[in-house]
Amino acid sequence: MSGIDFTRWPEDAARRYREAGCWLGLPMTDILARQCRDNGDGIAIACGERQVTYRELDARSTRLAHALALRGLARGDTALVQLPNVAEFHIVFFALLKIGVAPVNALFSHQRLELTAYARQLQPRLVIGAGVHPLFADGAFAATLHAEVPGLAHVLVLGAPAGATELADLLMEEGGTAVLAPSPASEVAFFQLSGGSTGTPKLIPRTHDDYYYSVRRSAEICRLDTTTRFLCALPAGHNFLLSSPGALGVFHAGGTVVLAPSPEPLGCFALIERHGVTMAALVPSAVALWLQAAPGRRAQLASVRLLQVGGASFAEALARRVPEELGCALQQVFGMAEGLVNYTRLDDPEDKVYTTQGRPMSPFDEVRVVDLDGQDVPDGAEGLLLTRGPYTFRGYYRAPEHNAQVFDTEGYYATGDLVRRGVDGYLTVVGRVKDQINRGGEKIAAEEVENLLLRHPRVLQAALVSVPHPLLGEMSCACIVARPGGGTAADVTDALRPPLLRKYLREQGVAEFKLPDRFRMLDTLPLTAVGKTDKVALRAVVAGLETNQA
Ligand code: J2J
Repeated sequence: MSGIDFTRWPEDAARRYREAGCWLGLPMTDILARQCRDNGDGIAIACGERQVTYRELDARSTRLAHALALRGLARGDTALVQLPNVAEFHIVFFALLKIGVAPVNALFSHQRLELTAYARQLQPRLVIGAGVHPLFADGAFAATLHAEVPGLAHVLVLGAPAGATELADLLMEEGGTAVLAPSPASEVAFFQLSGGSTGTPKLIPRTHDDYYYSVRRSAEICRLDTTTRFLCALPAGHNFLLSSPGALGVFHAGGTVVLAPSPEPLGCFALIERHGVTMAALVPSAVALWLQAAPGRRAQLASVRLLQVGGASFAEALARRVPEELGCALQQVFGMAEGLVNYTRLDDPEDKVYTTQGRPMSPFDEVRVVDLDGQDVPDGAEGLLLTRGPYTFRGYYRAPEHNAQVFDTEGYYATGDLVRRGVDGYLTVVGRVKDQINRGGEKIAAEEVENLLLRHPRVLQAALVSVPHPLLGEMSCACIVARPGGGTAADVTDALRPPLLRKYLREQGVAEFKLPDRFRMLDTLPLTAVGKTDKVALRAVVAGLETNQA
């Protein structure tokens, strides 16, 4: 057994998923083993000037797996990984799977606070970072991690500074002979990151069985094959880019993943032209930038057949422009790292593709749309989205209290999304009830930022809310009530100037995308009947202030 504890599916559900062929009892390393056998010379990854064949991806991940096994890493261990969009991301991912070490892939934008929070929860034996990230540019952060995580045995850095262990050296190491064994398919393969709505970021255990199913089903729906050339221009570890169908879907089908450092259009267009990219996955804000950049550059995009858009609400007006202005079909994807993924299908009528976020990928996905009392609402009416199914998790890692809040007794997970479901089962996302800001697809848990602001000596109360943004969809606004005393009112205001607050938050080590875009000083925060901050009212107050300013 892997030894990583997680909430399992009830036995009857597990049996059903096995009997239906959703869960194959195979580890995800099977993806690579099959390609290696059938398609060894196929290009798995294009990364800058490098091309990695399936055989090389397999060989390199095996070599690294051996090197790690030699250093004592073993099944049941966990790892914290933070790499940019480079081939090593996928090499490391498979290497860890091959020895049953379950990684969490932090976003490259994450900083000290996020990585430390993940490390505290996971207690990893291994940390892998990149020297191009400020946290791993010297040994200071690694030293603090060692202090936080007593069992941390190895920190490996790609492009290591002097004194640190170079990941590339282990990738070259020859001579491992041990038999490699992934964790059993029904056990935790790795952890996904939750977008979060609470003070501490949560981890989502994903098993081989459940994740491999979501990958196969996604690849089928998106009709991937060996001719697929997929542009990965969002963080490679994000659920969308890993599994919907993402890189794993592409590997499963024997196609090529073309890695891009960011969705910035000109760089992406050049990669598309150079590699004959057939498919890309973007968040809506990136599509807007592509639409702006496309006039006069359409020829560069000629090979693209499908653009997937997901992660945040995609305005219908923008969606309608995609085929005409980018010259490819559109697929809307509404997914979550916790599980459930919805797709519009490639043969859906146009209106459905423009106006809905698709329907669940699996016939075994169970979806309920309910009112605040938990009663099912009729089709077409707005309600809270609950779901359970063969690839939707049953509990955050070591978070029993939070789990008690978001799962009902039947194992349905409350997604926090507000949707409408049509008679045909297609979902339209209309809002959310979770306390989260979706900043162009990047999720910010309001409570996490509020807690940081509350540590500031001059802050009495803090609340983070969303405000509309023309490109990002939403941006964040921190509403602050100052702590009186300690100087004149002018002193207090001076200490709480936005640049100073941002500097303060940066010093706390939080990711840049979580820094509030706006700050508003208020005398009081509106409260609900039970005395909590009334965010609906607060959003209205902030919107009023925005309008007054405009
Ligand atoms: C509106 N809101 C959306 C959409 C996600 C595929 C695609 C996206 C994600 C993802 C993913 C949305 N329209 N099309 O994991 O596999 C919001 C919802 C949802 C939350 C999940 C995948 N697509 N959202 O975005 O875990 O609020 O996953 O609950 O990052 O993003 O965020 P995340």
